[in-house]
Amino acid sequence: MKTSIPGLFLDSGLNGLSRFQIRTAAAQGQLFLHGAHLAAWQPAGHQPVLWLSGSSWFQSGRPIRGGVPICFPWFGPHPQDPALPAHGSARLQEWQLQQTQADDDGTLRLVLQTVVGNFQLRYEICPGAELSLQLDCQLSPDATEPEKFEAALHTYLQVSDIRSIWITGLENSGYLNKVPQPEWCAASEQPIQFTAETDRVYQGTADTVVLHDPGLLRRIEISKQGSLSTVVWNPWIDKSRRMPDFGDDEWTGMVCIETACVGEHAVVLQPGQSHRMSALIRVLS
Ligand code: TA6
Repeated sequence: MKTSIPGLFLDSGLNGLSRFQIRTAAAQGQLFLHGAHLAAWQPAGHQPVLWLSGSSWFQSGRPIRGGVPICFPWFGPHPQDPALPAHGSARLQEWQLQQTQADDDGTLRLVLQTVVGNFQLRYEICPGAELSLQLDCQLSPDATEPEKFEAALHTYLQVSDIRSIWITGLENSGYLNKVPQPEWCAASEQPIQFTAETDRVYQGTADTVVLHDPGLLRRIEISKQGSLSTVVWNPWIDKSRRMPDFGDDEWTGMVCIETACVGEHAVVLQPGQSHRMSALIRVLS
């Protein structure tokens, strides 16, 4: 498999982590094999769309803070064993680059794969003028019984100031509000605005979400397939200070809008069965 095609090349890496630079007429970006982690994406003519902490770790065994972490096969803390890594192991293991292709319009098509337990994961990333992410999960045909998983594309988006942006598309969905303590909330019927730590799991929604950012003179649209959960998160001041891989003042410049299958919308597969979850991220003026 060719690892260097027009617009994609392996650089010297970081702390021993293999890193690809993406440089095409359509976009720039960075991809680590560690966690199949897309750490940067900037379409031509726009500001960076993905946010990356200046304090992020880049070490095996630790997650990268920003870009698009892949949460699998559970979301958040492990339901039984707190010693297991939050958001599962997929974002901590080295994936294999299986396929690289450059389309005529400068869009790359990168396919990575890994195995987590009895699941085979295939992740297709197409970083161009738009960003397409597609996660296929297959339960091994050799599995002896159905298995359940949670998954999320935990997308960190760069914003001008969290206090001046708003999010539409989730007004009609109920959500699990996780702060200050877990509480189910009915649909707000209002756009989401941010005035404090916000950690919400919207459930039963396949809707497209739009992040409105007048400070950057743009909107960012996230549409999805195969996902009925959307997570919205900003740590605000105190939680930012408690995270060693998150700058104390970085909370103003980011928001997570996560394409997910979690909680009541976790996925159960029969042996040999597959599930596809995908997101399409577009910058609109
Ligand atoms: O998606 C929101 C969330 O579950 C928050 O509760 C917060 O923990 C965030 O993920 C980051 O998790 P991480 O394990 O990457 O620090």
